[in-house]
Amino acid sequence: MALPHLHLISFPLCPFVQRSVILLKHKNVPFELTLLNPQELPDWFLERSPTGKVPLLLVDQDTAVFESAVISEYVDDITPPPMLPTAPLERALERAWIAFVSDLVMAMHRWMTAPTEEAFRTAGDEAAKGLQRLEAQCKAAPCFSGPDLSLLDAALAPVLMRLDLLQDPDGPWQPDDYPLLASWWRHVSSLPEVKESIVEDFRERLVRFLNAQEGFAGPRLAAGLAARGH
Ligand SMILES: N[C@@H](CCC(=O)N[C@@H](CS)C(=O)NCC(=O)O)C(=O)O
Repeated sequence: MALPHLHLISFPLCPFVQRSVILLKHKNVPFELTLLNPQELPDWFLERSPTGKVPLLLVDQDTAVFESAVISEYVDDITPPPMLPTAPLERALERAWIAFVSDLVMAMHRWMTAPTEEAFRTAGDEAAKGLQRLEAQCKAAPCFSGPDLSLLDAALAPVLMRLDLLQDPDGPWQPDDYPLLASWWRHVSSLPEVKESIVEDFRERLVRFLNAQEGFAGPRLAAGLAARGH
């Protein structure tokens, strides 16, 4: 069956879009990618996107699918063999943990943009709690649920990519505290679909984004990232 034309709308640093990119690359699905500047959203995007958020997937340029978890399942559905488990309970658990990781993305975002030291520590603690839960849940290898990449791996990889880049002495990601997640990340970060899921100048853009944040966290994390160089 011929695949529809898939056009993914993104912001250059969005961890939710990165899930879709990992999946599309993993499944070798051709797609078009448009990067928008979140500060200057064009009218066509605001008209098409019910939430104003990315990812937005335009299918045959006509139908707009939104919400990253839904986009992932749609892409998985149209590109057999399926990555989402077929047994109802396993499907439910995969979806539940993907939702859990979405909350972790938000805690990480609050941590990266915290205006005060107190907010930085609070968000960092929330993210650390999420990581502890995931560490306890990480029972397979080398991927999260077994030998093969899953939708959950694709959802979690963008979080670890950022936390690993932004290592901070007081931050939530201290690899020695999470041996299973650290080993998971060593494997997943070596996969081409993960390496190629970000823009070329990701690091420089991340530094610019952090420096543009007012208050405590952004400039601190940007300085650490810049100091560690390439
Ligand atoms: N629940 C959404 C969250 C997507 C999301 O928050 N995307 C951010 C960029 S990383 C966004 O578009 N933010 C713009 C806004 O909140 O207005 C999903 O999983 O797709």
